[in-house]
Amino acid sequence: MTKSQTMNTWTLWLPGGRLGVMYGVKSVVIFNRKDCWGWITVRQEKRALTLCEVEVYVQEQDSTPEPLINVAPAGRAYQTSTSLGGEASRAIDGLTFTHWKGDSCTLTQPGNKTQWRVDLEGWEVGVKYPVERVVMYNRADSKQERINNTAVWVGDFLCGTITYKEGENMYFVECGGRRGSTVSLTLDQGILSVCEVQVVMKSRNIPRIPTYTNVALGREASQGHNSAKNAGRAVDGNTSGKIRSNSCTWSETSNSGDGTWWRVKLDQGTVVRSVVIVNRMDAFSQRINGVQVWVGDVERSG
Ligand SMILES: [Ca+2]
Repeated sequence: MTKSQTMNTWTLWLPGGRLGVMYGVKSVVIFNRKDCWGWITVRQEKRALTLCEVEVYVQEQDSTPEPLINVAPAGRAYQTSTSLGGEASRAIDGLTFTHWKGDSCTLTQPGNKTQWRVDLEGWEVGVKYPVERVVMYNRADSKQERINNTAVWVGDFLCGTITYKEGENMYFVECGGRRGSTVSLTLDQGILSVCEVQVVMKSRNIPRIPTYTNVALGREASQGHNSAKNAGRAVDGNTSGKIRSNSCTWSETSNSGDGTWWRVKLDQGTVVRSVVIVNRMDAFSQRINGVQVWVGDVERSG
């Protein structure tokens, strides 16, 4: 069991409680100070709180709930923009500090269709996870209301939408075991800032993740209509979606109207399971529309 004490509030987390494990609590016994001049309260905002012991009793069959696991930390996180160093990965760093100075909360710039997303381990090869719920830790120091109307998705399934509640730092959104490779948060308009996102599933349902290799990494790459010769940036191992990372390619506009292309050379006979393209997320994201992906000996000029 873990416990924390903040301003006049004493909280006891039962095993797995932070992942949403529920216990059938039959009774709570509180031993007060015998020299007590304090007050016995679970939550007391204006007076001191002192407790000598708290015992929580459950029936035998309720004491061993099914183990749950948070699979988010093994994934990769993205967001539509970043402000003041609030990188997307902060929401899956395993740290649940809810104050900005803890360097563990994300922050986007204001905008429309703001999104934060985690791609779960193995998503590149189609691994899907049955997600029971998503647990979100909101900021507790400032601007807490920003979380209002945040939608929570597993793939393209909407688990639910957050309604901000004053004083509430944790939000549990049930997904009912819906299977998906990604979990995302979206806001139609505003700033997304969250300190931790936990993707919770039953331990016995953890999918098998096959061994796979990115065979494009560091291989010879080329593209048409390109004066900058930066085709290799798409196979440099850096998955940043920002052009300033110097890790995204671009080509000149085709004046002839016959389109353009990018290509990576693989060993002959390579069996390809899937192709993953990391798009720009800072601007011009719509350029990806209509892109065709080919595997095989498709000849292109240039
Ligand atoms: Ca965090």
